Amino acid sequence: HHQAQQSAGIIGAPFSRGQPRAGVERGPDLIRSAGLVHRLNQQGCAVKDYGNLTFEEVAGDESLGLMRSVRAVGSANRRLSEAVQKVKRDGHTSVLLGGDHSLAIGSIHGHSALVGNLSVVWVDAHADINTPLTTPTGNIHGQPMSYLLHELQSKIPILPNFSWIKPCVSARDVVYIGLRDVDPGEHCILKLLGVKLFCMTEVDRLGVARVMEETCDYLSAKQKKPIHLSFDIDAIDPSVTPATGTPVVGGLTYREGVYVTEQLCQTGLLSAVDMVEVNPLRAQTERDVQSTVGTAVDLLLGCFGRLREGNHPSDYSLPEP
Ligand code: Z70
Ligand code: MN
Ligand code: MN
Ligand code: MN
Repeated sequence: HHQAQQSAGIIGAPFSRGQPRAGVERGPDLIRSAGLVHRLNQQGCAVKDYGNLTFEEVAGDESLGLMRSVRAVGSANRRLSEAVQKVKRDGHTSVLLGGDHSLAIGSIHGHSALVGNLSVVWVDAHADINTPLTTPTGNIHGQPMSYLLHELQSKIPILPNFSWIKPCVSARDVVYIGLRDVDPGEHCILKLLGVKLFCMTEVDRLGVARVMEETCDYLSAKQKKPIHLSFDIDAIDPSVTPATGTPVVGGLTYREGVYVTEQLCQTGLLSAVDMVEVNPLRAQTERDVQSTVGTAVDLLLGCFGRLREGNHPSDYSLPEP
């Protein structure tokens, strides 16, 4: 059951224009400061840190109806897609540190551009599958899946700086885990497309072990595609990860979250990971920030082979007296 060590290629994307709350752009540096690279190295995982992307100001980025910062989101994600393609070309498992969840557009697009068809495991309180016409808020972090799914292309209007985005994921290759705040338009889309999902009701009914067994069975039933894990920290209960833009009560426990990452790692198919929506400015106390960031790090360590039973290098030799 031991998984061959994969190397991690880390991309920071200090970007917040997919939603209105300042602070989420601090996510990448905060997660690094918590010792991510060192702890990955400690568990035998090679790391290349590609640093933070920089995003130029986009002039004349007026709202389009409800939709805000459309051009900025489009151009930031184009950059990110290129960066993820480079990381995959270099042979690493891609790790995107967000930033808000609109970044999944570029992350998944770039991943798919290099590896072809992939599976997406979307762990989130929210479905993030609104179209520009169903969005109740105009926030693009509530919409990334709609731009990526083949099945929704006829529902997506033309948007400035979005024309480079080619839909690259099929609805049958997506599994949601942790949903508990889904808009009516999103619920209609999920049912129409028959998307596989384990909302919190299913987690309660089945327990996380069966949820992950069914997730992995579902994704490996046809052919074993590379897996893209898009992890919104708000999937975890806000008692553990309060430093996020839109906390929703009744989330995954720390242990359920870590179990999800352990099981996905064990498939040997995990090829890219997003860790998004950590926002220190939404926390009440420094302890809240540390709990949120520490959980984000532990989830990432789980993605790269950390086991709670313990680990040791394959060449470990017991000292003789
Ligand atoms: C809502 C929307 C969302 C995160 C909020 C909320 C989406 N469905 N995602 N916080 N991380 O605006 O579309
Ligand atoms: Mn969310
Ligand atoms: Mn999200
Ligand atoms: Mn014990």
